[in-house]
Amino acid sequence: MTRAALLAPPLVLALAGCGGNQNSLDPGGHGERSIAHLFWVMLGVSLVGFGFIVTLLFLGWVRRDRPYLPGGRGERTATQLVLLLGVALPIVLLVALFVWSDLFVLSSTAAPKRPTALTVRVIGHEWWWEVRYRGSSAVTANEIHIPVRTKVTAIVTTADVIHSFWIPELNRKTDMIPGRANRLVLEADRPGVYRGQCAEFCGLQHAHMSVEVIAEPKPRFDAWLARTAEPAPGGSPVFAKNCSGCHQVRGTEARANVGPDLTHFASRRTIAALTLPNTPPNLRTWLRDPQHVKPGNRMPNLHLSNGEWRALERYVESLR
Ligand code: HEC
Ligand SMILES: [Cu+2]
Repeated sequence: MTRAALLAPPLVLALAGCGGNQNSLDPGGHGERSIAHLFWVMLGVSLVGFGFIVTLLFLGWVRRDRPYLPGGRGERTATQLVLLLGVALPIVLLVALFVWSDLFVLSSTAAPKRPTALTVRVIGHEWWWEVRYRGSSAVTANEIHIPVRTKVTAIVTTADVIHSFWIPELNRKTDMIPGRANRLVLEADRPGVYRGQCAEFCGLQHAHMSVEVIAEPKPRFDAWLARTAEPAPGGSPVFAKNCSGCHQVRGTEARANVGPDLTHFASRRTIAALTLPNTPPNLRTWLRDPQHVKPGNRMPNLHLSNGEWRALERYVESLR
């Protein structure tokens, strides 16, 4: 463990990723902690093995001028050494690591058998995430709110191609496969924002398919869920004409599911799966030219008039 500790700083830097806090070696919950623990033990054991083999090679080099004695005592010892360290020890070690990772680590990262207090469905789309809560009409996109220190079952699937759901500080990767529902547990020890990323190449904007898990104290989460379940106060004719073919605003005639549900868009933190922070100038940029911000994404440039854009900006910003 001490050698592993020496290696920790450069490794952490190398593995931390480049999209903010996505450090799988800085676990924020039980599942990821057991994965990180397994990683450090595997690294420690392989370092000891590696060090031992390098020492043997070095000794061989030091003694390179000794005459070779076929059939002598040295050869029998060497054979026994190879059988013990090259065959028996690896079998014992690999079986032990297999049992540990398969029986213990996998079960601590899987969704509990019994239903948890909260179940959230996450549906992958090219290139954003749809988020739904069981027993609530709340629908959102690209951010998953959960109560802190609570086991939440996440059921993940996809609306199109294969994606992979990965919140590095909370749990392992889970593939999102057409026609299948995979399950895992989401649990965060501390309130905070845990960034995640699609981990299976899924097309042009795969790199801009990010997601955030926002862990909050239970009362704040409950208030968020109740607010998000509410319909919008009203519709807008410009929106109905130009946007309702793809988006839903609950409580209005816009009911499509090609793009994210916008009922409470203005209270989200980001635009287009964490591509831009959600500010009025960024919203303006996004609406007027989504293909410039995120080339190839499924929202076209609609070429409306200035007056129509201004009406839409005002309307979308009112969707709190
Ligand atoms: C052809 C379908 C389509 C049409 C028409 C369309 N959108 Fe979109 N919209 C999308 C898709 C798909 C996304 C998700 C893009 C991404 O993140 O990859 C999106 C994203 C958005 C977002 C960001 C949502 C978020 O949570 O990140 C806003 C806001 C938005 N659209 C508003 C509008 C408005 C206003 C109109 C009408 C002028 C409109 N859209 C028309 C498909 C469409
Ligand atoms: Cu993806």
